[in-house]
Amino acid sequence: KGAETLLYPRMTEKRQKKPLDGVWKFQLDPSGKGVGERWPSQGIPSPIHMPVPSSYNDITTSEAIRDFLGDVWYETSTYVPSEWMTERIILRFGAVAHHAKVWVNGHFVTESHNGFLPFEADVTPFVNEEKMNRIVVKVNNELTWDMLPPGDVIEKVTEDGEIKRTLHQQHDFFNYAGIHRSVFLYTTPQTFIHSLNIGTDFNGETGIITGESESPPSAFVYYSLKDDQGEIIAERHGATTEIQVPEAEAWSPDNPYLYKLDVYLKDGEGTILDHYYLNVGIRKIEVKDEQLLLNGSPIYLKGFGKHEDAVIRGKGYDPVTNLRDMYLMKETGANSFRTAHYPYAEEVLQLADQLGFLVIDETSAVGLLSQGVPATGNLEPVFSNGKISSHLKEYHLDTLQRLIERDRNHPSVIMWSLSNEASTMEPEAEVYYKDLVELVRKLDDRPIMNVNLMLIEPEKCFVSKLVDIIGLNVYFGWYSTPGDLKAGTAELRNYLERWAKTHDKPIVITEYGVDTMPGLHKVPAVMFSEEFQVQFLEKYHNVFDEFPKVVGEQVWNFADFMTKQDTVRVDGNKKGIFTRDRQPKMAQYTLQKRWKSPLREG
Ligand code: GCB
Repeated sequence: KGAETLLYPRMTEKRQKKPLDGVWKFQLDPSGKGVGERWPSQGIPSPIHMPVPSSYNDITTSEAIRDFLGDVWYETSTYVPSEWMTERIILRFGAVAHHAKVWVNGHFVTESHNGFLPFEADVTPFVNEEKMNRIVVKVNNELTWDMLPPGDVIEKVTEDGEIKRTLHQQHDFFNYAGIHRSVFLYTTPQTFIHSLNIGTDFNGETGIITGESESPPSAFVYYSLKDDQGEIIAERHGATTEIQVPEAEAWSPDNPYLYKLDVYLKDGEGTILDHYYLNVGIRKIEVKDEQLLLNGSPIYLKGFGKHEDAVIRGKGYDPVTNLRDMYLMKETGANSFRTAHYPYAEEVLQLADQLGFLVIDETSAVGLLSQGVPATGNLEPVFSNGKISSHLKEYHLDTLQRLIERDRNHPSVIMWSLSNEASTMEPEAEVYYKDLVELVRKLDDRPIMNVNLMLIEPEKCFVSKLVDIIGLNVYFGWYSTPGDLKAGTAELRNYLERWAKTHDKPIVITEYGVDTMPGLHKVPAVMFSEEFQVQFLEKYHNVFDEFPKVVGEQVWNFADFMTKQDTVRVDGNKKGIFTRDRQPKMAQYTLQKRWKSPLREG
């Protein structure tokens, strides 16, 4: 793995960082000629302007760009400060969907095949002092069954003899592509902190922080813990450490108290070589007696399944939308969200730490089944017929490992979600998931969840027994018995009864919701009206309240989001409690009333 680290780039007196976000050059390459024509070293020949970070799909007025499938190219250039020349210079991408190859001054430096996780390259040998440095990125948005999320590119010969390639995807959200997250050039000293693994626990009122740092053996690690006013609480030497904090402030959604941990590397003389820091929230999360416990007390999750999705910028990271989302969630009384259906930008988790949200952190394993959304119909096997290959499993394991290494230091992250709606009724799924679970247990002690499609029968699920907490996506009265909420809630009750009977584990309702056109009013309520969304939620809530094992409810979805064009979607998925431009539908008040009053607490 070389020197790649998953520590988020930070500026300290020993580290510099320069964002490369802004307007880059951009060009489609439908025939894949860029490498042959030496675009990496010569630059891209006929570029247009494209913002970074953003999806490229919705920026221009061109249908060809929106629906493009294949290679596109990005380019930017920058000077590098002279003072940096003695340091390690790293080029880091927060995420590029889905495949990326990167060149610096014509030298190939790295590639990535994971659209939702960061990657970086040590570019020290390739940068020029006193001359502009050209950075060129080739991005490809095709999906295969060797990656996550899986998909197929289907080729058809059209009437005029041309080959038309279309994407067959397993999930409903639009396959946005591009440089989706911030790009940084940053430095570390030659001797540097490679990784940090911070754990927290409580022993009575005493908070316990454990630290593990990976760094060169020649250097000494030194930790300094401060309270939120910057007062030093404890100092420790040694790469592995334990700090006890008497009468510690416990981190929670109501009190997202963050300590600050400075980590230093020193040489034998005590000279500081490197400095990095982290926010630390002391909190304990456990699954016990069929309940989810935060700091020793049962917690009920109230919140949403989300997406990284917004008007015009698609899946591009955007602090404006993100903060708006968090304020809206707080106002609605939410204490949690799930990063459906892929790892979100690290900046989102940093905000969740600061504002106090409990995060179900999900991999990009969405759609490991033969049939896409809507979530009904006959499922053909995928685990048993070889569709899911050993490559895909390797990819899944690698994603999980890197997700955990990236996110384990966030107090907001309370559990790992292995996948969303996989074919877990196939016996072959059991071995596959056993290996995933084993890996997570080796790396981290947070609870593990897997999220089930409503077609999965509790008695016939091969995976739920392996995990700590069961996620259920339920749409009775919508995808089944459409429009009939009486029948729908009866089906829901029956379904939950069966789950409660077969598994002695807590259940989180990870999805429930209905498509709703804002402003459409109907009495009596019908599907797609605002009244129907309100009634659906109220009826579902009454059923949830009958089940002590239900420890959380997360509505699908926080906001309307874009999908591929489809007969069951009107300009996207309209199950949002908020519109795509983040204004409330009527149902927001229903949720606010319920979530802001005491709910199964105490
Ligand atoms: C699901 C999927 C989610 C879809 C949703 C729907 O079960 O997990 O990605 O958007 O249903 O609205 O159909």
